[in-house]
Amino acid sequence: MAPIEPDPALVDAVRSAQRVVVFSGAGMSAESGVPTFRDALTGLWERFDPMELATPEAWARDPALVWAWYEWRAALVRRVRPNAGHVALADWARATDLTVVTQNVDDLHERAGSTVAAHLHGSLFAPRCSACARPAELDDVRFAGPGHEPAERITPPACVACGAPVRPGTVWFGEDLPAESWRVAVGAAENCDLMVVVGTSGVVYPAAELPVRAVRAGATVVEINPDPTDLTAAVTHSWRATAARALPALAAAAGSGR
Ligand code: BV8
Ligand code: ZN
Repeated sequence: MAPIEPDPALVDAVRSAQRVVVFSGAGMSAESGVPTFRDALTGLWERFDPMELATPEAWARDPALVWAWYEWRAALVRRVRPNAGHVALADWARATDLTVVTQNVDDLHERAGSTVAAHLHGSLFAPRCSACARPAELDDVRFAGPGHEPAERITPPACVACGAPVRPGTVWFGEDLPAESWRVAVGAAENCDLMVVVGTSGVVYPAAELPVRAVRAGATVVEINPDPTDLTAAVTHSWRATAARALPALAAAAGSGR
């Protein structure tokens, strides 16, 4: 596919940016084959609603179901690869002060070479004890290979320190965001001169406040999304494009493309 060109005004903003923040959502990983949060879930999970499963109530009611869902998602992420958008951000960060703040719970930014300053909603790969919060050292071998039969229920492992069930390391609806991650994200949003918002529907709070905080602080904010979103009215530029096509073009415009 022919490369796509950013709008000249956007090229100027990218060229002159000294401090860039990238704020990513599930659409960032879509072209890697990870279903977005609001995509219909597939196969075994299609009759479940993520908004329902990603809650403390679902965990209290049926930990084995919730644990199996996260194991399925973690195994899926282990089987896919970062896309050209993830790689472009890692390239861009080599030439510019660029901070990645993500709502995503996958590790594709890291696997492409980015340092993630804040995982606002936690990570699939940081399970911890539901009682004493001790990080669980689960080996990845549990994400068995292609033959891994997705199971609808898997009893969560027990914490080696206190025996309580290990829980997923993600932030559920109704739970506070990790304080340090939120502090870092707000600081970055309020001190950047360019924010690139990529692959988020902008419906989950408080994360969705970040682009508005950047606009208020005087930054140029560009949204990259094939569809308009709740953030479109608030941003400086809204580019109807996908992450894997638009980010390499922005990184190239910043003069650091491969
Ligand atoms: C909080 C981890 C304080 C889990 C996630 C009632 C009670 C309690 C709280 C609330 C309440 N009512 C409202 C709230 C606040 C609530 C909230 O915002 N609810 C929304 C739904 C209204 N927020 C919270 O609860 C937060 N905590 O407020 O704490 C508090 C405490 C106690 C009581 C009250 C308040 C915690 C929110 C964190 C939830 N956890 N994830 C897990 O993953 O299992 S959020 C979840 O949604 C994902 O992490 C995801 O990142 C996030 C946002 O979704 P998106 O990333 O935007 O993904 P989505 O699918 O929506 O959109 C994808 C976009 O990509 C689309 O626009 C699409 O067009 C685009 N796209 C598609 N393909 C591409 C693409 N773009 C580019 N390229 C492509 N190829
Ligand atoms: Zn414990």
